[in-house]
Amino acid sequence: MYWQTRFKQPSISSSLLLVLLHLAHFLPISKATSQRYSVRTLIGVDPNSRSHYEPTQTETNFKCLDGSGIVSFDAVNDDYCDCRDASDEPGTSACPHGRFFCQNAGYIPKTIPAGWVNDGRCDCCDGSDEYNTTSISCVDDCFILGEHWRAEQEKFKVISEQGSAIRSQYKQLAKSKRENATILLEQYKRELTDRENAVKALEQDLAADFGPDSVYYPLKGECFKYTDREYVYSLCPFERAVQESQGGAHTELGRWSGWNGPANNIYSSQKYENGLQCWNGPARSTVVSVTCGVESKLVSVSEPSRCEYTFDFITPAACPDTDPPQVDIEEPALTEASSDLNEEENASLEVEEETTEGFVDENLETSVHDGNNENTRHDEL
Ligand code: MAN
Repeated sequence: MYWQTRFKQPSISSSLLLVLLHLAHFLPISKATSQRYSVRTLIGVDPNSRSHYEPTQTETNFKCLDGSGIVSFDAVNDDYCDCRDASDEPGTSACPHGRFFCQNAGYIPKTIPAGWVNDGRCDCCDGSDEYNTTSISCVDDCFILGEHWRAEQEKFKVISEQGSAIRSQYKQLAKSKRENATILLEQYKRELTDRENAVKALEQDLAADFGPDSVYYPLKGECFKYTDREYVYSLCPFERAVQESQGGAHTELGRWSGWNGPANNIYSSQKYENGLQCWNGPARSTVVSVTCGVESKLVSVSEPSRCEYTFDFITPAACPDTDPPQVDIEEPALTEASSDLNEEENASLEVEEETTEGFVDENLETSVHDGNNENTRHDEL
């Protein structure tokens, strides 16, 4: 076998036997088959694998732990590498990949590369790796190291207990923080959606045609009612026209589709289309005639042809524009004397801005005006 020839090392010197005898007192032998075998075979063996290294009445050969071969127990730790996994030489450096187990009684056991065994350096705190070195004498300082280690462990235990108690508090805090975060997240998401919708609505408003000087814009968000013998009609300018029966049935008479007056008076009429499909007929639609009045009011409703409705709506927005044309005048440069006054003006402007914001918000809501009743209601359609 190649690893036998390749890793053949000089045989163990006679002083090894003396060391082995010395080791014997802390490596108890379970079977009385051969003390010489047991002591030597157990050098460098991890206690968890110990049973594999003890000859019994029925088993007098050592089986390589990887199953790569079977050798006599004499061949274990004989400084000659027989097993591919180096398991026959845990206590010598005969195999290049062997591992040596340091007992390190009083401290922490460890394994070191078997190549470090008897190399003249103390690698195990109990000195067991240098059992056959004459050039160096290793001091067993495992107990001192262990003392230090145990003291550290003790300190860590105290810290650990205190820390664990605080950790429990962290856990509780984390739980309630997560709950709060979840609630806030949901709330912010809702607010974000509301804001996004508001942004869209405002963008649409600013891009919409509300007539000259946007004079019809104040009507957006308002609804005007007219009641006849059978129905209550509603006109929500720039949104929809609706018919409600006395029994509460709600029929859509069209959605805002645009201004449709003649070319020379386009803002005199509005069109609402694609309302509820008429039975055996077209989708309901409404034309709103818009004329000048001192108030905004739905004054009459008719259905000249089935499912085609005509609303008469009066509003000051349709009255002639008598304002003098607005001219942008450049502001004069401020003198020091006028700057105090300017601060006051700014202050009053801020107040106005707040009021305007209030107006915009209100304007997003829908107000209802009853054409047959002078009272104005604010409710949802
Ligand atoms: C409902 C109302 C009427 C309409 C008929 C058409 O009764 O909407 O205005 O004329 O349906 O079937």
